[in-house]
Amino acid sequence: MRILHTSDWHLGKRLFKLDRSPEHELFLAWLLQTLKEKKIDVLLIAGDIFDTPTPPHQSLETFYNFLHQVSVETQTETMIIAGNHDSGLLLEAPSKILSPHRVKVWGKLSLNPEDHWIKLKNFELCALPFFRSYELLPQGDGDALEALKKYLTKERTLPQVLMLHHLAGVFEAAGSEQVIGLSGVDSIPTEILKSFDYVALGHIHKPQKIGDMSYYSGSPIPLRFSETAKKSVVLIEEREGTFSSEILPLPVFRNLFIVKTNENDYRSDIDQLTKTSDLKPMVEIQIELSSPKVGLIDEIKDLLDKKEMELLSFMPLYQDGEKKERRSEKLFELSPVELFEEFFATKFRDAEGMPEDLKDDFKALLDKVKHASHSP
Ligand SMILES: [Mn+2]
Repeated sequence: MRILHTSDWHLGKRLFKLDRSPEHELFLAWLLQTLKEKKIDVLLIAGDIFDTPTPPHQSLETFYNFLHQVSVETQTETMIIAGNHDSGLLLEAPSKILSPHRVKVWGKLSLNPEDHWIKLKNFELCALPFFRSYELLPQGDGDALEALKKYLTKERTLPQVLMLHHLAGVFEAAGSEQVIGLSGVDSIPTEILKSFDYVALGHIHKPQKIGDMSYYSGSPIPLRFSETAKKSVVLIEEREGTFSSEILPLPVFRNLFIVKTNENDYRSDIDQLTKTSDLKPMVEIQIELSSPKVGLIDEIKDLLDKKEMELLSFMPLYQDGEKKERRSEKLFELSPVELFEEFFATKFRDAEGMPEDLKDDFKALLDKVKHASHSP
């Protein structure tokens, strides 16, 4: 029995002016082919199907055409949970018409944990869409982790697989994820996931293993220039009750190149880029300059054009001000107080750090927000 785990498609996503749908179409063609070739019994899509709660019509069409193709061209059962970018209600709306096509969707957390369990082939799947703490604790208080355990625990008669769109274990973010958390819990401890034979996680865009049999499959395409890690899906094979996993690397559908350069080296740095994708590579140039240079952008566009590439983002870094590494890539790792300090520093460039009383006020405010009751 074989399971394929993917997540974070973000259909409808744009990068600056670039429409990502050609990449998504190529990914879905690859995925359909893989379902056939590898004779996949169950496809798990662990949330963030769409980039926004109100996806463009074209993205909806792409998604439903794909589900239709899987239904008529394979034997695969498709299990889907909503992520924090999705509208759970939008995903669930066509449930009845999807069900004869072997497609099941969990868009919203049900008050009844049993609604999240389904028997498939010879294992049981627990599928939990992205939820907020107040959905887990409808009374408004209590221990979020204890409440979560009620959903995760079921008498074991078959192997058990979990699909979740949340933060779990210790992970490395790609930077394009939105910050989510459980009240009072930054990340679900891997301890409480240990009873599962496989844990299919969504939300983090960089593919990675966070426990023995717990994986973030990652997004199939890089959502930003800074996401340079190779993309993949996870193939899980069950033989006589024993699960094993294998990473299936994805083709690069479109190169996204970052060139960090300066006035002396940009020509040779651009020359070193090598196109490996069918779709036209897109380039971000981060260039250190002593002063603005007339005609530079046009020259860079020409250089890229000769290599069948396109300039999508141009970031001049003037040596006095912005020379240090872009902090935005690290925003995800900063605490709220550090973020506030960062904001203060950009707002008041001449100030010598943030006044202590302002910092104290911010901390007090933060505390208040953190301990506010979660009445919906
Ligand atoms: Mn995502």
